[in-house]
Amino acid sequence: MRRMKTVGWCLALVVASVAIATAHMAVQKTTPEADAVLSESPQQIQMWFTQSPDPVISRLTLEGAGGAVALGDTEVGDDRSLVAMLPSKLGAGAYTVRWRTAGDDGHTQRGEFAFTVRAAD
Ligand SMILES: [Cu+2]
Repeated sequence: MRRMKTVGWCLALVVASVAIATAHMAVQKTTPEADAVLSESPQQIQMWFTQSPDPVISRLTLEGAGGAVALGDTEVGDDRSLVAMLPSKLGAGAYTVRWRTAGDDGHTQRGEFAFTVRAAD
């Protein structure tokens, strides 16, 4: 119950005060970059955060036009990153990475970003 309440408060704070700086964990960068158009399949998906991701709750998933795409296990790097290998090459098309993690304050955060693999010339 206590955890539920804390998460609720966290969400309320984010919604109510976007302009107020918090100690909330944030995404620093990703590879592929958000909205990137790639000429070939990436070998892995990696995201860097402003705090160390909690390995228990952190998860990266990938979706393409045909549905979920297999990804290796989500690993936590020592550089505050999450990384998941792509076991096979992605075909041309649009993909969405969905992520879930938590930082120092333990509050679960989720988001997504997209990238495109261009058809070979
Ligand atoms: Cu928080």
